Amino acid sequence: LWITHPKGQHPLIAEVDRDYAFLLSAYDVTPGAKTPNVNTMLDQNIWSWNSRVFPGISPLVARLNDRVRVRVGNLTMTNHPIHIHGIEFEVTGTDGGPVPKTARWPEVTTDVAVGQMRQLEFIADEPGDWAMHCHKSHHTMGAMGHDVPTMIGVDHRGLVQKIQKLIPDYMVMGERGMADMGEMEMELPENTFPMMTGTGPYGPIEMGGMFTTLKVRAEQKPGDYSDPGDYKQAPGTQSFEYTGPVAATPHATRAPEASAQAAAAPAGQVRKPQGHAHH
Ligand SMILES: [Cu+2]
Repeated sequence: LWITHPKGQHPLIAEVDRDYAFLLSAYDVTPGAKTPNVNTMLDQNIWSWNSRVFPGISPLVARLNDRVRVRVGNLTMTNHPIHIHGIEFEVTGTDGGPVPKTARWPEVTTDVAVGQMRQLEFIADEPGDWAMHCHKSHHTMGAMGHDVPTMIGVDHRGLVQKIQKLIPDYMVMGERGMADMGEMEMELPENTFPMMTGTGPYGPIEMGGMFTTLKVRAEQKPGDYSDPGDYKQAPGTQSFEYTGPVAATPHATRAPEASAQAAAAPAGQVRKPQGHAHH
């Protein structure tokens, strides 16, 4: 990554308190293999920032109200919509140079196309631990995140035990969406990392690949890039399960003329498919 600093002041390049830079890269490594498949053009299974994947990517840390610059360069053969929770940023520079102030607008996601650089800037004005990631879901997963059949809605109850009589290590995948995977404790092939993993203060967070956190703290010292740990929310600011009395469910009522029309209309007939003869 090459960064050219201007000589002296530049009207479109602000002084910042924090300056982060990372390159996006992707690899195809068959689980268990020691070498990548270098001829793969699109179907990579490892999506990295500075060649590291979550939870191996350090958090971006800021002191409350710091001005933060993040430079992102894309070396992969696909676009990456980079998304930050909690704050709004502006794209203040591209490969072509600084963006004129009149051409900047607030964003929470910006697409970094193939071979592009984007320079984002924001004021870190919201304390917390904020997810920051590529918005393509499979780019926040490691190997095995691809080529898995959709099993949402399939009732697996009792199935695993039956199959395990034949294949002792059998597991089902993705019954409640891909997040099931993060909670599985599965033996992995050698030289392989989990597809989705990581824990937060409330349990597994089921992420991998191009994901990290932006940690904004009032008490972070200027220039201190060390990880301040999990954010401690102020009492009374966390969501909780409501267990009080529940109001009666309101029932929809039909206007009188609509009811009359419905009564006059011929009743619909539903035919369910019978065999495969006319498919
Ligand atoms: Cu991506």
